[in-house]
Parts: sequence; C-alpha cells; structure tokens
Amino acid sequence: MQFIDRAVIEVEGGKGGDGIVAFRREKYVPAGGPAGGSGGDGGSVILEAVESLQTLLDFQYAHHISAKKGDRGGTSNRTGAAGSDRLIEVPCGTVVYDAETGEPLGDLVEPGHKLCVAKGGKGGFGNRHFLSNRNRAPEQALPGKTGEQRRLRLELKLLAEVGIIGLPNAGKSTLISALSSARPKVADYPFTTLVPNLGVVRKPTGDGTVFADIPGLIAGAHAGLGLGQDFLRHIERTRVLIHLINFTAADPIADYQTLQQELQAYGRELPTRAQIIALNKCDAVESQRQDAIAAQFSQITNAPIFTISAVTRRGLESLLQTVWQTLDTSLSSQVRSGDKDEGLTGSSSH
Ligand SMILES: Nc1nc2c(ncn2[C@@H]2O[C@H](COP(=O)(O)OP(=O)(O)OP(=O)(O)O)[C@@H](O)[C@H]2O)c(=O)[nH]1
Ligand SMILES: [Mg+2]
Repeated sequence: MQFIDRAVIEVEGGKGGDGIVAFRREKYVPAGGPAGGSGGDGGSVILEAVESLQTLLDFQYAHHISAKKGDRGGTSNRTGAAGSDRLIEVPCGTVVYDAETGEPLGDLVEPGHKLCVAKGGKGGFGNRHFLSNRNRAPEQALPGKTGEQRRLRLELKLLAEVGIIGLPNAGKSTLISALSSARPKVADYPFTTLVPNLGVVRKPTGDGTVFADIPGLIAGAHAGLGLGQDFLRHIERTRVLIHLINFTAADPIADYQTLQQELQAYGRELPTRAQIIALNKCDAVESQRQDAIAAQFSQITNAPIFTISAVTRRGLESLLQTVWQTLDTSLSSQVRSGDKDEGLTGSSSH
C-alpha cells in the first residue's frame, strides 16, 4: 500500500562574507600595502538520507531553512570564516524536485546519501586581492554573494505499516481520523469508504508511521466479492493489523470470524500477520456486555484485545502503545529472517 507524502520547503545558502579594505600599518613601514582579507564563503544547505526517519512529517512546520553566512574578511589579509553547512535529515527514498520548475534534483536512496540543494554564496574579495603593479593601493573590495535560494518539493513513497481492517461500519475511518490528520468520510452505513485512506500517526519517538484504513472487506472478499480483493493484496505489505470489531453488532465474535476466514482463504502471509483486536464503540455498549464479549474473545485468540471508542478516544493510547511494541518486535524478527534470506540469495547466485 503506497501513498505519496509531500512537503514543500524553502532553502537558502548562507551569504558570503564581505571583503574589506584595509592597509597594513606597521611601525617603521611608512606606507603599508593593502591587507583587507576576503569574506568567507556562506554555508550550503545539504540534504542527507537517514534510516531513522520514515515520513516527511517534520517538514510540515519547517518551511524555511537556511545555512550560516560567511564572516567578513579581516585585517592583515585574513579570510573570514566560512559559514557552516546546514544538514537536513530526510527519510531514505526521498525524491527532491525544484518546486518552481518541476526539475528533479536528486533521489536520496541509501542512508548517508547527500545532496546539496542550495549552495552558499562566495565570499567577496578584500582589497589585497586587487593588488597589482599598476595599483599598489587598491581601495576596492567586493561584497559577498548571496546564497542560492530555492523552493523544493520533497516526495516520498510511503508504505503503510499498520492496516486497520474490519467489516464495513466497524469504525475504521473514524479510528484513522482520531489517530492521524486523515479525514475520510464517516457515515452510518456500510461501504462508505471505497478506497484505502492513509494517515501518518506520530510515534512517541517522534517520527511517523503510516496507518491504512482498509475498506470493503466482507465475506467472500478473497474470491472477489465486494471491493476487498485488491485491498487484501495491499495489506500483504503491512506489518501489523488492527482488527476492528463493532461492539454494537449482533454477534461480534461471528464478525471477527468472518474476517479471519477471509484472511485464511486469501493465504500468503496474511493469516500469520501480527494482529491486535480492538473492540470499538464501547461508549455505546453497557459495561457488562463489554466484559462478556471481551472474555469470549480472549477464549478464541491469543492476540492482544483492547476495548476502545474511536469517538470518545477511550483506550486509544494503550492501543497505540501495543502497536508500537508489536512493530518493534516484528521489525527485529524481520531483521533476523532478512539475514537468513541474504544467506540464501548468496548461495544461489553464482
Ligand atoms: N458510538 C460510536 N460510534 C462510532 C464509533 N466509531 C465509529 N462510530 C460510528 O460508526 C459508523 C461507521 O463509522 P465509519 O468510521 O464510517 O466506519 P468504517 O469502518 O470506516 O465503515 P466503511 O467505510 O463503510 O467500511 C459512523 O456512524 C460512526 O460515527 C465509536 O467509537 N462509538
Ligand atoms: Mg470507512
């Protein structure tokens, strides 16, 4: 399941430092020569791909990013200090465009890849630079050049890591609205949502994780009924599923089983995908019935079970905590099986 995360930012290289006009004034030297140093170059803005970011969430608020300017030249022919570069971390896979012309500027794929997006301005020459046989005492110095300025469009293809599944009307779209800035239509009838919605949910560690609201799963979806078959294919790429159950339904257990059977029938890796069960709409169910249903669920599954309300937000914090933990666990087991895969590829590629 992919969608494009976008951000527009302005970047500006630092201005070069000005060159200065100065003359040597030393004891016993009647007419000192020119000694005005040149300005230092301005710093550049450089993007760098890092593994620790997965989304462009951080750029929603950082619109203008500039590097430091270079210092003025000094007396005694000293060049001003260069302005330091400004390094901006972006997720691996970020594609960078000039926002005005649409021209692609680069593709930051591997961690450590860097791209200079706004060069700092050159420092201006001090008068010492203009010393020549014809002009022994130049009075001329140049100002530093301004840094490059650009509007950039950053684009990143996102993979949804968490899929929210459940029968129509379970509250999937309501839940993704409560957790992220996605605003899909919510209504009290089935099949309100026709295509998956994605939303970025911020982790406690800061970066975002992509959640997908997967609509249209009904009995028979694996065989092409409803809208669901395509979407089942999409959730193959997620790492954790939140199975959302409508607490107010006549038979929540049967609803759960219907969807589980779809996952089984579809096969691939879906039946073994990590799952978390969220019993939704608890605000509309009296607590005795809540307890009874939750107890029934704990009889038939080992998955963690949460009682939530996407409307009042009850239980959402604990649900998210378990999502983060499950993602961490599935990541470390993926790394282990990734090692194994590498070994296999290695042995077969001769
Ligand atoms: N009382 C209550 N109602 C809820 C809750 N969550 C969702 N609803 C209501 O349930 C109905 C369906 O919600 P949606 O979020 O559209 O459900 P969905 O799973 O996205 O449905 P489809 O898009 O049709 O698959 C709406 O009327 C929601 O207001 C909840 O926690 N409590
Ligand atoms: Mg919906």
